[in-house]
Amino acid sequence: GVPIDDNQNSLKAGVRGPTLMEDFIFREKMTHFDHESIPERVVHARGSGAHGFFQPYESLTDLTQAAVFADPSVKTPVFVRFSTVVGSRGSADTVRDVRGFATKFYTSQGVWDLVGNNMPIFFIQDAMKFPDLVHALKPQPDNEMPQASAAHDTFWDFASLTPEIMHMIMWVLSDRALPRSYAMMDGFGVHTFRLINAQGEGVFVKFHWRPALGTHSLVWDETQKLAGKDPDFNRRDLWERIEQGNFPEFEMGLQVVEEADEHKFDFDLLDATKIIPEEQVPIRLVGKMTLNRNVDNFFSETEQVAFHIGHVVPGIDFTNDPLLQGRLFSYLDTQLNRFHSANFHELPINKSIAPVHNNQGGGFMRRTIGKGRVNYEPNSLGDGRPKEGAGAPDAFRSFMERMDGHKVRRRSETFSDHFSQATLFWNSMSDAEKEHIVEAAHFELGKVETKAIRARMVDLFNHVDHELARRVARGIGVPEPTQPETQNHGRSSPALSMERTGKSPKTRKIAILAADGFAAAELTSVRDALKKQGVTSMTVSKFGGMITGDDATEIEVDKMFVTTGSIMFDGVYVPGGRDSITTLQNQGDAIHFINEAFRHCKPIAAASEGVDLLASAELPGVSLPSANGTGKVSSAHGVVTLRNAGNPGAVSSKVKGAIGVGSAAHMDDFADQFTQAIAQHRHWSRSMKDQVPA
Ligand code: HDE
Repeated sequence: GVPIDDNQNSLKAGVRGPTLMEDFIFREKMTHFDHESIPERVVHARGSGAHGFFQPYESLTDLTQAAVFADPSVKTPVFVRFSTVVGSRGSADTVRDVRGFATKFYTSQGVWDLVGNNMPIFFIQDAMKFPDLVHALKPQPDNEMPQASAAHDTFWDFASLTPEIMHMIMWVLSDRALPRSYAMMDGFGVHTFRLINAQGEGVFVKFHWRPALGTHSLVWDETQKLAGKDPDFNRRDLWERIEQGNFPEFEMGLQVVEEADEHKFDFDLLDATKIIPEEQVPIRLVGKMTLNRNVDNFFSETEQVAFHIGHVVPGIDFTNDPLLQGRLFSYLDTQLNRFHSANFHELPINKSIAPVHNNQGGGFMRRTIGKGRVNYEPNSLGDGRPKEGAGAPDAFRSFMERMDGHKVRRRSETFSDHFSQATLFWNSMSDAEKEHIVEAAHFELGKVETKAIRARMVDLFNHVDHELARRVARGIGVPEPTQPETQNHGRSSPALSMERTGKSPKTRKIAILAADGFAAAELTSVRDALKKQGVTSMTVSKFGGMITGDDATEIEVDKMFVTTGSIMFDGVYVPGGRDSITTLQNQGDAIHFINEAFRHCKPIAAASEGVDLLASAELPGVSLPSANGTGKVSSAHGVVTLRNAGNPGAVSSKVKGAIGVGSAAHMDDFADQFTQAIAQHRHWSRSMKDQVPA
């Protein structure tokens, strides 16, 4: 069309006069603006989305009719929305919370929504309790506090009176609730679902997503600081990964249980507070999802995407899990509230790519232009169309499950063990993971003012493990229980520990601390070596602009201390250069950077005079090589040092490793050991880390 002449000034009666009612341009602009929001999601309000595709490794037609699993040459487009649960749309990413992991598959049979979380179980067993759970968890109704946090009396009041919550409490207190990246967390369908093949045979199934980079977390102190320095930490990370071509990848895993084996477990498959331990039913990896495209418009895609657990395709079906059954109602209902229209499925992000045939029409914002006079069934005027499957093998039909029972408002007896798997989880943790759970409980319950609630929680922990209950009690002023409530069964599921996850340096971010006079060769050689391993690095200094190296090389500062912090990196490297190090030694920010990275157990490397900066940081329990030490690499507990790195570019003609003479080989070794330390992610073995004031 044609432009309007002026979009800066409203239409007035004289330049100093009142705005005219006639100004339809102003009114249209303002009206649209006034209506530019829709109700935020009642839970999972804060989310981040991305497009991608799913591809199966092999045909699974023996198990399911779902086309998405039929042909390894077919890529099915997907849209994934990651989210936190409790906080509002504008809340911080790094809060302690479950993360939503919802996937929309645009399959040739229609849309399939797998609406999962990054934890394999849930807080409650029956959907009837969901409004209570969420009311208790969300900010209190009187003062709307606290935002995005479970750490208040109402949540723990509810928890302390709801023993079925204890398994989930263990997961939520664990590091799983603090993901380092959406690309480094698991996903789970949570409920037991059903797969049905073309012969109508069903199996039970649990869905898993496994991140290619392994499952990794932040530490609590870091999450708290990030919430201030970069509340978009996880969202930004996801966005940047995709922009940089580091596409997040997740393998899909299935745990399949034959119909005949439904009752062979010591828990009920229909109970969403239970996992099937991997050691009991191994996970079969069946395909891979790659997220390779950011959204063009956050509102139209990430905000308007509408998931519904009832969006399934032929070959995928439900079970009688009472939580799943309740969700089947809630998701459709909630979308009607968000969109005020039954036509939300016509929005571009929600639309099926497979043709849709039904007799629907009308409603707010109807987009489809229906044709003809027939919108009812049965009909003869429209040749009976749209037609049902009526026995066609590819039609959707529910699994023919035999049902027989009394109409009751009761929980099955098989749902009554609330502690065994909480104990299993505790037993499976490493020492560091256990410590983090205890510290998390101290924070959460420390925020609870009502003493009786703290005491009730200690009692519930005592049903999980006696030692756990005592350690929790000790931190929150509750008398330690003297007797175990139940004997720990001693079983564990090693797969539950994140220590055992895949570890790789790929996509890790390292800060290089430098100022004028930095040892240029030491900086660039390590930076280049890291890059080859898929590690990115950024130069951090007090001021932005250029800094000059010892050989007059100029490099650009990527981040200033004031705009960043060690919390935004996975590790830190300090190259030498006398002037650079003297400057940094006199900057509290630089010392703090090292201290904090050390306390958060991140890898730290220093070359030549860079070691002096570590010395100034007075890291407890770390012995550093002296100034005239040999040019040999030392590496312990993730602190990697090399004195007298020399000029790695010029291989010395003198004896390698001699005092004061570096060599390319040592520099390579240094970069290599640092890369290994980065791949380890965190170095929990720093026993005196808590003495560092950071
Ligand atoms: Fe949800 N959940 N939920 N939930 N859920 C919603 O739907 C609900 C549950 C999950 O990125 C709502 O569109 C009930 C389990 C994710 O848009 C709502 C119950 C799991 C998302 C709703 C549960 C989830 C939601 C709010 C217990 C993991 C975000 C806005 C019976 C398997 C999806 C919306 C997105 C969102 C209801 C329990 C995952 C109100 C009633 C278990 C990832 O419909």
